[in-house]
Amino acid sequence: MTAPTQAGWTLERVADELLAAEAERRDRGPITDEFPGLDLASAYAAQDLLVERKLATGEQLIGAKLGLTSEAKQRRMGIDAPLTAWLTDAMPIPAGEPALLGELIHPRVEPEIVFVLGEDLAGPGVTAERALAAVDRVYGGYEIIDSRYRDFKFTLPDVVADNASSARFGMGAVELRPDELDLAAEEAIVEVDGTEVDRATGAAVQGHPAEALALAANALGQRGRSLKAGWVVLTGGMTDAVFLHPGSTVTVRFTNLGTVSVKGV
Ligand code: 0L1
Ligand code: MG
Repeated sequence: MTAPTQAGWTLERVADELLAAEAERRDRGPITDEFPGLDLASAYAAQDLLVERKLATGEQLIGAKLGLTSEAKQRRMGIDAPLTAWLTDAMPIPAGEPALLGELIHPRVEPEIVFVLGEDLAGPGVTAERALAAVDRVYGGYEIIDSRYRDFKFTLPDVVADNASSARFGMGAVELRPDELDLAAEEAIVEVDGTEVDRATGAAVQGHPAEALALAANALGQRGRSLKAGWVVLTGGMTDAVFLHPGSTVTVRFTNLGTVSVKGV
């Protein structure tokens, strides 16, 4: 167990407070306002605890995600470092199914290039080339992020502890091998109710989504963790995220990876 820290804060309490906010669909202020001792290393330990608690309720670990990999996202958040987090089987939305807004706080949608791994990938020392060789299939997808912090206002340790705002994600029906497309040039056009609101290419994700995958493998390797064959990896939002309002549909049109849509109901 983690030793008690500032004003009764422990890493267990950080995980429990964020899980309660998620379960009760309520936002809260940044934990670092109350617990300035929450640094990046302890935030990742809290993130691991939070996910262990989800797994203890029967959820399965199915992959990992990167967050804040694009300049657009980093600029909006005022944070200049990417981060990693975990995906569980409670998060995927099957194709054509809506997002149930009653289960979420203030969801936002962002386009993602999604990998499914054919082999384990363990850092350190993973290059983008090695990372891409471990990818079995590529999909166009979206992520619904839903920070447990009010107005998406947080520091890097806050958002790391919050499993990088993870909530839901979806993948399109088109699947390609990584050598069947140019991932840096692959474009995603984001529409809300048929009107384009943003667009970006895969180059927005750390220069190339494979660089993001290598970054994840190396960052997890530093923490003694690795990516597993069969896992899904969300490589990071290509554009900034747009709010998903009741009755509204967000559609992402990829150049080669098809079209994915999600409606908020
Ligand atoms: O997937 C993401 O880029 C989310 C990272 C966390 C920051 C946010 O909530 O926008
Ligand atoms: Mg994302």
